Amino acid sequence: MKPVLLIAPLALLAACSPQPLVDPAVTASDAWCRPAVAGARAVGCYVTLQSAADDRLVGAQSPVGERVEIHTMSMDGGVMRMRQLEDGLALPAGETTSLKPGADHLMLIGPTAALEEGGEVALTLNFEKAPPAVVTAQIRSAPHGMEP
Ligand SMILES: [Cu+2]
Repeated sequence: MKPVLLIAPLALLAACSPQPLVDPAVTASDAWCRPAVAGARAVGCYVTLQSAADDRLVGAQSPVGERVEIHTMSMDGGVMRMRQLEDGLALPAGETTSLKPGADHLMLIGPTAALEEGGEVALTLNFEKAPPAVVTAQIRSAPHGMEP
């Protein structure tokens, strides 16, 4: 009888829960930020995200910036422009989403100090479902031809 008793409560739990069986969790890797001189208005930061479940990157913070915005780049009359993604960025389950130069990126607004190559920037990423991810971004220059 024991196996039956064990299975019944689990089955009930699954039937009552609208949640998917995958725990919302986002893995963040390869985080980096561009260098910035003291008094720079903004600097780009990049990270690779992979989510187990459908989720959204909805915000970010850093102790060395006034605020962090989520931006995207798009062509507008032959000119590359960036704009803020007010609703964040979709992270489809199982897919790798790369925030990179020339594409979606994080914009650290108002760096509070110079960001020197070789240093590090702490970033906290907030998601709709998954718990926040704290990452350490390396400060390094972008490869040539990948501005901004
Ligand atoms: Cu930007």
